[in-house]
Amino acid sequence: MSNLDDRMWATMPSRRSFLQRMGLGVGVLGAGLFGGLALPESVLAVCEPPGNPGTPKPWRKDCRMILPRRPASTLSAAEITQLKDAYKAMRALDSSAPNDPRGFLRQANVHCWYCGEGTQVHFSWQFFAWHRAYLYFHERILGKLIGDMNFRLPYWDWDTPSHRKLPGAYTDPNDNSNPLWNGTRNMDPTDEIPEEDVGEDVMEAALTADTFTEFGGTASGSGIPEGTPHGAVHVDVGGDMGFFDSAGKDPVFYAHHANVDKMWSDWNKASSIHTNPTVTTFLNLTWNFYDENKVWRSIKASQVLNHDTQLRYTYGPSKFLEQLPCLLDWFPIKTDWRVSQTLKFAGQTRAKMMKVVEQGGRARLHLNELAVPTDKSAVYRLYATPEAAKADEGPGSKGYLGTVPVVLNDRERRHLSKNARNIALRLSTAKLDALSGTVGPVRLALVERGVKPEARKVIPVRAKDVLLSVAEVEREER
Ligand SMILES: [Cu+2]
Repeated sequence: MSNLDDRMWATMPSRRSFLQRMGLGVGVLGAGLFGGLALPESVLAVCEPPGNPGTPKPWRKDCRMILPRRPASTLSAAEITQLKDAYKAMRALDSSAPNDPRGFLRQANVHCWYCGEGTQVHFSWQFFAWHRAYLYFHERILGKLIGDMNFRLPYWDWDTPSHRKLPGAYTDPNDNSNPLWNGTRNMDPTDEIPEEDVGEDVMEAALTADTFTEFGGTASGSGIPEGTPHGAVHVDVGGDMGFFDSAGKDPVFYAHHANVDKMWSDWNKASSIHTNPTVTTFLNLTWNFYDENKVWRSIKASQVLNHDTQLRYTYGPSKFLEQLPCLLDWFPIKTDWRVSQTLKFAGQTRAKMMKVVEQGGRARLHLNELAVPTDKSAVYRLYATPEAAKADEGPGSKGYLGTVPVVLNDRERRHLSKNARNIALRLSTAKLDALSGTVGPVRLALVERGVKPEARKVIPVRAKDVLLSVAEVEREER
C-alpha cells in the first residue's frame, strides 16, 4: 500500500509538468452483488436476428457526397418535413411489408438483438463503432425511402445549453400524427436534460480522455462517455429510451446517438494523441446489417473509423475543440497506486492540485469497474460522503461530484453484461475541496436522483480503482 505523498511531484519534469495520476484502490467487488433476474428464453425471441439471411456481402465503399449531419434543432422547415417523411415511410413498412428489414420496428430490433446475451455491443470498445455502423445503414435506408441519398441524420446536441429540450421536430405535434413522436417518453416537450448529465464538466471529462481505453473502452469495459452523458440521456428521455431492447423504437434515439457519434469524432479531432485502437482484434470486429436495398452486409470496425471519407458525412465544428485549452498529456506516474487501499488527499499534494486547476488545468476523479445497482434504469448522484449523499442537495452543494446512469436491458429488469463500468468526473476546485482532508478508506457514495428523503438509500461506492488525475495547461515559452 502506498499513500499519495509529495515525492510524486518531485518526479515530474519541471517545464512540461505532465499529468499526475494518483490512485487508491478500494478492493475488487464480489461479482453478482446486484444480480439480475432470470427470465424465460421466450422473452429473447423478439430480439433475434430476422430469418436466415445467409452469408453477408462485405460492405465495400460509399460513393455519396460528403455532407454534414446537422443539429436537429437547426433544421429548416423543409428539412423537418423531409425527416418526418423518411420516418413516415419507414413506419409504413411495418404494416405494408412486415418482413421488410428496413421497416421501423425491424430497425429498432437491430439494436435489441445486438444488446442481448449473445452479442453485446455496450460496455466495451464495440460501443462507438457498432453504433456508428448502425446509424450509417439506418441513414441510408431513410434516404432511399425518400429517394434522396443526400439525406443525413440530424443530431441532438444536448451539450448546447439552449438545445436541452427534445428537438422540436420530435415533439411537434406531440402525438402519433408525428412520425418522430414516441408516446412512452417520460420527458415532456418543455422538460430539459439536466446540466449535470450533459454539461461542460461532463463533456470535458470525456473529451479530454487521453487514451481510447479511457474514452471508448476496452474489449471488456466501457469508456467514460458511455455512462454520462450517453446513458443519462437514455434514462432522462425515459420510456422506450430507458432500456436497450426498446430504445430504437424512439426516433430520437438516432438523433441522440448521432450526437454520441459526434463526441467520438470530436475526441479524435481534439488531439493528435487521440487515436483509435490499432490492434486487429478491434479493427476486425465485424457486424451485419441490412442496407437500403435489403442486402445483408457485413462491415468491420476498421471501415467506420473515418466517417468523412468512409461513410460520407461530417459534423460541424465543436465548441469544445475551440474552447479546450491545450492540455498536456495525462499519464500514470506510479501505477502501483492503483492498488493501494486508502486515499490521502491533503497537504502539499492537495495544494498543488488545487493550483493546477486554478490555473486552467484539469482534474478528474476516476472510478474503474464501478459496481452499481442493476434493478432499475436510473440516474444516481455521486457524493464525496454518505452524509452528503443522504442530503442529496444536488449540483453545487458540498460533496456533490456528478452523475452515474444505469440503463437496463429491458423492462423485465435484466442487465445482460458482466463488463466493467469505468467513469470519470471533472473536478472543480469546489469538488476537490469536498474531497480534501480525506485520509483513509474512500467514503464516496451514490444515491438515486429524485427520490424523497425518507426513501433515499445511500449506496457505498465499490470499485476496483478510485483514481485522481491532473493535467496542467501547456504554456508557450515567452
Ligand atoms: Cu444508446
